[in-house]
Amino acid sequence: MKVAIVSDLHLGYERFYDDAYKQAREAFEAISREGADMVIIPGDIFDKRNPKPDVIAQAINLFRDFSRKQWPAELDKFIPLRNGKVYTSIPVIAIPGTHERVAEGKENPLTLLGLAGLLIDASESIVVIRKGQEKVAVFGLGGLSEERVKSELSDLGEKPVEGCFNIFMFHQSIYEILPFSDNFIHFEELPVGYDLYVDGHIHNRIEDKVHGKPFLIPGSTVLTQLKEGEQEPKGFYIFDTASSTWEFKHINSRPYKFVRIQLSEATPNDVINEAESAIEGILAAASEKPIIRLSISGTIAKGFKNVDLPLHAIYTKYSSKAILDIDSSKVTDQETEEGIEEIREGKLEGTNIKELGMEIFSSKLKENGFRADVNPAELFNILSSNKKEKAIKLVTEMLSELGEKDTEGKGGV
Ligand SMILES: [Mn+2]
Repeated sequence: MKVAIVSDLHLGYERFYDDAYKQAREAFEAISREGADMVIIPGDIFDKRNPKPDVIAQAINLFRDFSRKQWPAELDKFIPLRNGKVYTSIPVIAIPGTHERVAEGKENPLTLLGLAGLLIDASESIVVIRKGQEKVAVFGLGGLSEERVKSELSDLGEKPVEGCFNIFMFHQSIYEILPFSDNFIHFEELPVGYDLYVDGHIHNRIEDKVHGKPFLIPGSTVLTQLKEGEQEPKGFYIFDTASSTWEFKHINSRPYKFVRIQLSEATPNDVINEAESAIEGILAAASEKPIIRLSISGTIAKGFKNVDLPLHAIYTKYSSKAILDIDSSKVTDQETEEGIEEIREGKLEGTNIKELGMEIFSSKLKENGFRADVNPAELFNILSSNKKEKAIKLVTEMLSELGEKDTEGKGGV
């Protein structure tokens, strides 16, 4: 069977609201043209768990057209592992992503589309689709907090279905792709026995292998994060289960360019020139109004501060020709740098920070009536040094000394 894989439509995403709908529609029309037998959507159809009626209307318009189409394949069997229910036999299968996640037992917007019979909500269920003698089984795991993935999978006890091409569909971070947290599931921890692994959540396209089988992330159909890796055109996969081969199909998506500008002792004029030449170059090649992100870093000339960068003038000049996003947070100016350096060296209005600390420390000791047989300056030095054992020994001694005083005061109880 030809399985279309499209993800992260983010309908209702405010920044690129029209693009989200338009590009989702492009994808759906292209999927129909490609003659797909079935469609799977691994999460984030909606950008928010509580979309406005206008956004729900967009989704209904998209999926109603899809649901009335004559599909070559249809539902054969629905196996809920929790409380899943099915209200249609059309082979359009989705799970909620992290953006649609709601408290357990509550309805999310994706569930609504399932209840309306516009798609099959495959959350914690196995959906078997049949076309003639061919069968494809899709297990769906709705997006959930990363630390719960492993226990949820072992609770559900999902298994591939015999005699089917088995797809494992989920919506999570993967440690090998985003190595930021030990909570993220590793490739090797995903259940074995599936013929294809499909993930949503990550907005750029990724192709890898899990247990020797293909692992695909189609990425989002609309730009959201403005990361450098999102410059490729958006699209969806058509996966052929007979040959286990796939193709990525582009959709007409708004062009996006990420440009790094490195400054060195630049004046505000230099910044304008650099930015404008980068923008003009992109505009010359763009067929429609592009999204351009300028990531500016480096240093600006003495006498100017970061706030003097003429960003507003650049935004205004190109407002009708491009959607600009200028990040100048990595630009440093000499004055600010010198300020930070002074603090580092401990020069604060002529006072050395260490001395200042020592003064506060000594006066607090005096205030609290500390009379141990040790010089406050020596104590401060030991406590702020790396001599851990010496510090522990000293503090223990002093505490016992204080304890004795305390006991005396309370009458020896
Ligand atoms: Mn997403």
